[in-house]
This record gives sequence, C-alpha cells and structure tokens, in this order.
Amino acid sequence: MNDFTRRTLISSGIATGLAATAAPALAKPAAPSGAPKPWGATPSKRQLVWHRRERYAFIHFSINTFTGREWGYGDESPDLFNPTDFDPDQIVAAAKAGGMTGIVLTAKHHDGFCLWPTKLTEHCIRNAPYKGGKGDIVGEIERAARRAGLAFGLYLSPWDRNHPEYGRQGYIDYFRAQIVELCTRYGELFEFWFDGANGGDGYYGGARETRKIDAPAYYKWPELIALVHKHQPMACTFDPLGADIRWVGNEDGVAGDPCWPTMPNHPYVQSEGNSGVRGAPLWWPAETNTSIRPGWFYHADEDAKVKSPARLIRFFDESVARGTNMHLNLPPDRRGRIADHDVAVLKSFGDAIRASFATDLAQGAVASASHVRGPAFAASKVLDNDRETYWSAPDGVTTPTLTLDLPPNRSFDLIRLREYLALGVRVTRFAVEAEIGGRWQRLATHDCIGAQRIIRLPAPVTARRVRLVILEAPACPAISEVSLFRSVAPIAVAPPASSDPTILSPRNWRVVTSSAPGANVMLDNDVSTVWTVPAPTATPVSVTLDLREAFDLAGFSLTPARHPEKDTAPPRGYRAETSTDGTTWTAAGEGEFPNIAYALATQRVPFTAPRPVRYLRLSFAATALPAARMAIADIGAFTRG
Ligand code: FUL
Repeated sequence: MNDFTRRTLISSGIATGLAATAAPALAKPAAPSGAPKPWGATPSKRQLVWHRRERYAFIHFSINTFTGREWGYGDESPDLFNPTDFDPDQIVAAAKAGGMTGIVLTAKHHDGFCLWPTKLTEHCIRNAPYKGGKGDIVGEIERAARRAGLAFGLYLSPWDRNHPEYGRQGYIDYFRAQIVELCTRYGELFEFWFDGANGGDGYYGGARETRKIDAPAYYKWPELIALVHKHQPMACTFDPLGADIRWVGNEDGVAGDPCWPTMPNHPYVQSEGNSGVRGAPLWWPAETNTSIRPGWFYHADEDAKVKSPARLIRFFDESVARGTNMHLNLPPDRRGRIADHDVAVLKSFGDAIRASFATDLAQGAVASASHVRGPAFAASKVLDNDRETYWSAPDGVTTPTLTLDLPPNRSFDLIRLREYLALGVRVTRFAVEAEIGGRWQRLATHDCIGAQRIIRLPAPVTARRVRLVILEAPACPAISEVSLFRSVAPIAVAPPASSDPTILSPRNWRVVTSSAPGANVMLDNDVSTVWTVPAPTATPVSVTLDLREAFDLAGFSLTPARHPEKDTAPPRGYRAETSTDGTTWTAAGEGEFPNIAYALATQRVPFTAPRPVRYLRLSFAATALPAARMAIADIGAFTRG
C-alpha cells in the first residue's frame, strides 16, 4: 500500500463511516445501558446498511454486447453501440422480480467506452447512434431503478484499453474526473465498483501495445476511495485493500463456509478472500458475484445456457445464507432488454424466495435462555422483528443456550440466525438442536453467524422446541433474530434453444487428429464434459476438426471448464488455421483469451476475415495459469452475422 494506508483511513474516520450522512434504513437508537462492548473489528455505518441489501443485480451492458466479446480491446467504434429497443424499466423490473434490492451498472468496462455523455472523452455515448448521440444509459437506468424503489450503484473499470495515457499520470487525472462525474450526477449511490483486472494489451489511443502497471502504486487506492466517499459517503467501494467490501475470490457465486467478514490488513489474497479470516483486524466483508449466463455480457449463443431457478437457489444458499451479499449479473441483449427466458428464471427464483421467507414460523414461540444479561437483552428479543434489539448474556458467559418453545405443528426446513452486527462477529461456532418426538437432535453445526446464517435442512422437521447452542465464542453473544421457515421450491423453466442462426452446432463434427484422446467431448455442447490433456511444453496441444461441410466461417468459440479440477487451467491463447481440403492450411488468427482464467467464460474469437472453411485446426501453446494439465469444455464456431 501507499503511505496513505487503510489504518490512516480508519483513524481519520473515513473508513469507519464517521463522516457518513445518516442512512434512513438505520435510524439508530441509543445503545441500551449495560450493552456488551464490541468485540474485534466492527462495520462502518455504510457497511452496516450494505449488509442488509442481501441481493442486488449487476448489469453488464456496453460495446461488448454488440461485438460478442467479453473484453473489448478499446478500438471499437462508438457506432456499434445502438440498442434497438432499450427499456430500462424492463431491465429493472426483471431484477425486481428476482428480489434484487439494487442495480450496479457498468458505466465503463475495460474497453473504455462510457455509457454516459461525458465531455472527458470522445469514446462515449455522445458519439453513438443511440438516440442520435443524446442518450444517457447511466441516467436512464438510474431513474428507472429509483422509480422501482431500487438502489443504484456503478461499476467503473480502472483499466481502460482505449485511453492514450493509460499507465501514466494523465490517465489517473482522467479517471479521478470520471469518478467525480459519476458520483455527482446520478444521485445517491450505494456501491462503487472498482474492477481488479488491471493492465495488459490494448488500443491505448492507437499505440496498440501492452502496458503493465503496479496497481497499488499507480492507482493509489486509498485516495480514490476517499474521493468516492467525499461525494458519496454511503457508497460501499469494492474491492482493493482499503475498500468497504471485498471480492469473494471466484466469479462462480460461491462464498466459503464459513465466510468471515474480517480480513488481515494486507493486500487481498485470493485464498483468504473466500472464507475471510477469523479475528482479523479489518471489517472487509465479501460480495459474492456471478452471472445468470456463462458470460458477463449477453451472447445469443448462451441463450440455452442460462442458470436455472434451482441453480439460483443454490447461489442464494452459497452466498446470502453464508452472510454475504449476492450480486447477480443480468446482461441486457442487443435490444437493450433482458431476454424473456432470463426474466422467467428470475421470476421463478424470486417467487420461491419470497414464498419461502414469507411466514416466520418462530413467531408465537416462547423464548428462554440459559443466561440473560438483563431485561433489555431478554431471549424474546430474537423474536421481536427488530434488528436493533438482541439477546445477550453477561460478560464472561460465552457458551449460553437459547431455547424456543414452539406452538404445535411447526414444520420447517430453513433456520435463519442473525447476529447484532454492530458489536462485531462474536459467535465462533454454534449448533442448532431440535426436540423431535421427545428427543433432542442436533440439526446442524457451523462456524460463524455474522450478518446472517441460513441453514437449509435436507427435509422439514416438526419440532416441539428448538435451541441455539453457542459452542465457542470469545465474548458473550449478541443475537438479534432467530427465525424458522418452510421452503417453497421454484417452478422449473424449460431452457430455450439458441435463437441465433449464425451459431453452428458442433454435434456433427468429427475430430480428425488431436494431441490426446477424448477430444470429441468438446463437440457435445455440454460444458460439464471436459477434455483434459497434459499441459503443453515444447509442442502445443492441438485439435483438428472436420466440420463435414464447408461454411463461410467468421470465427470460433472456446468454453473453458467451469469448475476446473485441481491443477488444471484453460489455454492462455490460441492459434487458428483453416482449410477447405484438409491439406492446404492458412492462418486465421492468433492471440490471447482475455480473462479466461478468472471469468472462465466462453471466448468468441473472430477470424481476421470470414472465409470458406471445412477443416479447423486450433493449437494452444500454454496454460493461462501454471498447471500440470490443460482443460477445455467446448469448441464451437459461428458464421457471418
Ligand atoms: C472481472 C471483469 O474482467 C469481467 O469482465 C467482469 O466485469 C467481472 C465482474 O469482473 O474482473
């Protein structure tokens, strides 16, 4: 870190939110007298508000939507950005159907194109055909979000592959001016997202070169974070050291179990990020993100690969239920709308969650506890639906038990526990037990309650009594809520076939030669079957495919394994050659797959020019990360649009 460290931020009160304006959601009552002292790190005011957001949407929409890429190079013409039927209310309604409480929009992705009419660059919507250059996607989505009662936040890529000054001070001045514009033009922001992907090759005003930067020294994150907070005191910043929230360490929507909101005071380490570190000094909670589709941007060839409602429930269980916030990406299509199938999935998922948590079956129970700190901290406080009150025990009593005597016939399979977060994460380990048919049974044991812990039982139980047993804690607990629910399964939504006629199905293709057996699994359109081969050393891994008939091919696609096995990695780049007769070959292009190792997204690679192709040969000279084996799930191809 630079001289201006996270600790400096804390002592100046910026990171703790002391400078923040009051948040409506947290009109804070005075602490009752005799309250326990906080233990360990505690959240700032803006972090406390953020912890209650639970679910919000990411919207990736930009030039990439129109080029089919995941990372634009920065040389794309603004002419490409032209949604034919942009409907911000439809996008926001889709998010709301899924139970999202906010929207975070990509104001600028790595390619540098700005979705708002800024005077800071020509590479922006002012020069796009959309609304004759008078459009403002950021403003239109912001207003739609507010109309629907959703909070609004922004993603601004620090890496800018368009800007000529990227890598030099001139770009930092520009980036700071962008932050100020976005923080002052669009009302209150709840989140400001700085992407971790930084530096590499790009257009850079025509230089077309590789620019590597030392991110902490170049960006001076604490200064940028302070700049956001100066204008937006309640916006939680994501993700460098010093920010309010951290990355969960994967883009697959899986938080660790447990997922502690605390982290050491050093730059982010991916292995620590997934589970956090118990008792560490920084309150730096995880946000768990993934996309409803394989890619972050919309691609028609992924229409049949949208996550199912049941898969979104699993995402909920692996994020929200582990005390983190769920950040679900919903990419608008080239019309500027969320595709119908994605909307149906969101509605099914949202309805299931709403129905599951509609009736708290713990209501009406009589609460008692082995130890109570005093009347203001009675056991009944866990049932009063007030997150500002809590049950607590006297100092020194760290393993008390709380029992709910339930009304008859309460059958439940979801148990939701919440700590009173303002006093820190106090419970290290706990169990939930139930008295069923006259016998006490242990239903579950976990580390960490935190913002919330939702336990899903394999089947509903009908219990006479339920108890929370604190097994280990460094201080007396402070439990604000205990609730019981009966889950409602989502309605299944049948996936559509791909709607894009330019996408070729590889199912009939044939592997002519390959550097290892089993390459045909890359042609089955099933991402769960993976071709795994020894990583290339001197000779590249290669595969030659016969498409069985000649096509006017515009490019190929490659999907990495979505859940790579240990010690495997996708290819770093490719070399493509084509042939009409299987004998004479011509080069069709070579390059790197951007972000493949981390996003694990389908790569769509246009050839230098469309060409007649019967045979396609792909060679891969290296893995994207050091690994003993290379893994590829699918290969496909597309014709001219
Ligand atoms: C990553 C980016 O590189 C992806 O394109 C996407 O924006 C994701 C949310 O973050 O780091």
